[in-house]
Amino acid sequence: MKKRILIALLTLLTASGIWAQDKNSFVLWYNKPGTKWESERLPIGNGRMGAMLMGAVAADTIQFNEQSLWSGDNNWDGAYETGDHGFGAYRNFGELRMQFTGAGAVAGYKQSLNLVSGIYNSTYTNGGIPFQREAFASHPDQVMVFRYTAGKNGKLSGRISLWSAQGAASVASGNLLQFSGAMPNQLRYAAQVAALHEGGSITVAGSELVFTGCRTLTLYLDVRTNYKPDYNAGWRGADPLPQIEKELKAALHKGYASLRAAHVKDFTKLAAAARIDVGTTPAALSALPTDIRRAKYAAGGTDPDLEETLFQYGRYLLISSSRPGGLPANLQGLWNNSNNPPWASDYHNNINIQMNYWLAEPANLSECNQPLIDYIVAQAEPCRLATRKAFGADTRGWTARTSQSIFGGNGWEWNIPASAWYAQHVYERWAFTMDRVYLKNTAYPVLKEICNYWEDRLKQLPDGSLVVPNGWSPEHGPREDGVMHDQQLVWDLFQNYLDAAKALNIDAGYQAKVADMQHRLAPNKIGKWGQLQEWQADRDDPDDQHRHTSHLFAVYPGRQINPKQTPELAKAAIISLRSRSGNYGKNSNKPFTVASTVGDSRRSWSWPWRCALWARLGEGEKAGMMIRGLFTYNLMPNLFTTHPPFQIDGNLGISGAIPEMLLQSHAGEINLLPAVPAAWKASGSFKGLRARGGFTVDCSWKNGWVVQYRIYSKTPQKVWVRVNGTVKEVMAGTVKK
Ligand code: FUC
Repeated sequence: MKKRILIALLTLLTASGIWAQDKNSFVLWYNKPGTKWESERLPIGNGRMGAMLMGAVAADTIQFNEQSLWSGDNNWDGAYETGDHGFGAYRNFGELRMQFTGAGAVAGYKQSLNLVSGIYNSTYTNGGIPFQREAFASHPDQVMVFRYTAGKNGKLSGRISLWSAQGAASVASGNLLQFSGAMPNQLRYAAQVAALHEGGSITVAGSELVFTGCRTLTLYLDVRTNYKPDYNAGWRGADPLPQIEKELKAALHKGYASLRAAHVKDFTKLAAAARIDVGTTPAALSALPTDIRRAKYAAGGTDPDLEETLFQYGRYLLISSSRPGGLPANLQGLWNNSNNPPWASDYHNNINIQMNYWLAEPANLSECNQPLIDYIVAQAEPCRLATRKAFGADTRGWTARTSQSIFGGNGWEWNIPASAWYAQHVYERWAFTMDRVYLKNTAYPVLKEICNYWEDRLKQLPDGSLVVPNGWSPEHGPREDGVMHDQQLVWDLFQNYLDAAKALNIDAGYQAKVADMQHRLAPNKIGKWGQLQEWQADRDDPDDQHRHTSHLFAVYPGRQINPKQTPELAKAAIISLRSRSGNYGKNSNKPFTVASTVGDSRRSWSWPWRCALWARLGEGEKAGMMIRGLFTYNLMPNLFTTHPPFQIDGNLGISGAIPEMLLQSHAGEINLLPAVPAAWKASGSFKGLRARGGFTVDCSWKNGWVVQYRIYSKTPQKVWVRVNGTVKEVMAGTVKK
């Protein structure tokens, strides 16, 4: 009974969403339409498909995607050909093009994206008449909806066309536009849009629809391919068109108001499950459009609400690009307007796809983590084949090359510890959820198989220690044995395996074997300038500002090094991180500032990684500087992060790094406020962050001091908590002051 009340209370707190709806921190808004695709348009998505909206008054384009529209085939040889065949690429699906007639003097333009309801909105007056647009991508009903409303009867007129980026011809009939076709790799695709109007009329003109004198116009769009995430089915499933027709018919039957209500309920449930409050922005500043606030922040201003927006935006983007049943978020989430996008907009496994999912569990979006787990499982079989081909027919287990497609494609260089890094995600899902069925049926077999791979591959040195042979610290330095990134990843894999096996109480013999291998792994080393070595040889350059911080994996996202249990190594990690950020070697006497991180280190994803690293090392001030660095150098007006070009890892990554500043749970305890910068200390709170062990945590503070916290658990259990400098054991579910 008590348990039920606690769960009910939690549900009430997190699902109400009321607190969030009207707060400026949860809205992006602009006083002009978005012209440039990557930096100004606004994304919506339902996990499977999405669109980029510009909100233009006269000639409006809605560019749309579906995450399985890929060229290419299975490729086992590592070639990275990104055209029609070979590795392939993630492709643009098409555009809905709207041409509105009767444009007069436009005034009061505003467009916005609500990060909690998942509704896009724009309003303006044209010739004195108010106009409104709304758009959303519905997960429950699997359609995207775009609604145009005029404040006066008869004022919406214009034409609509549907364009396929793969060359299919569109046809118009009745109130429908559609195209369908097949890619050279025989992937079938189709799109259909139904236009409904109130007042006026819709007629067909060639391949277009013409709407005349309407009061409202509502477009329902569904797009699909026949992709099936199944190697044994040749990655192909049912023809997409019947499914689209079924979904559109159901959506039209349901009607706009019900579709909208179902979407808002579904989206808000996820979006409102966690939030942070790190201060209050003065009203005059928070009243400004998002692009202006970003520019002011980048120029050195403070704007805590905008930092909260960035956190929430990462959550919004994961909800919009990663839902159960679908593919994981790729290099651009799912938003792509090119047939030849940078790096094929693929799945890069030497930081990018992992970073995309750092937020999933800590920021309370566990269900959005499912596509990554499914992807790892679905790609395992083609990866086994590719691995055997490259490493010998009797190789057990699997790993992957750096670039992966959705058809088992493995491109570019082998990233030999890739599967060990994937294994961490597989394990962490269990660590956060404590879902034993998942652990037993899904996670454990993956972990064990990857351990088998390393059991066969590790090389024994004359002193009995074990090294990963022929590795490469991404993407830096020579190929050689015992690269620290690899050593750390294999250590992490073995630890995760051991914890999983212990929890299930199985395979005692194999546990002993893995424990022995872990014990014999050549350890981390501290080099001649006090740094954590990146290689076995002490060759690190203190002035090297390479973007990757691969040898710090053990600090974050790994758990081998931390200031309390391994203080010397943590100190060395701090030196290495300062050096990568231009604050060592010839610059060691200069202050560590946002600007000292230069050149190759200013990347979409390098700031979030370093933010999380500083947080794990207990340095809140520097973690805060990394957020500022991202805002200043690698964030665009629509708050997309840029590598350059646009790469979503930075958006999703920063929303995984920020929780590390507020709550950590990787070292056997829940640590509250482990790395809060001075600017956030005065007063703040978070709600709904998740901790390993199956906990949900709320906390508020004043002057850097925790004044209240609550730890919830589905089943009552004890947990160690570090709060205001003291460690104590508390019962989760009870309210502590
Ligand atoms: C990795 C990184 C690059 C880039 C690419 C997509 O290879 O080293 O910086 O993010 O992925």
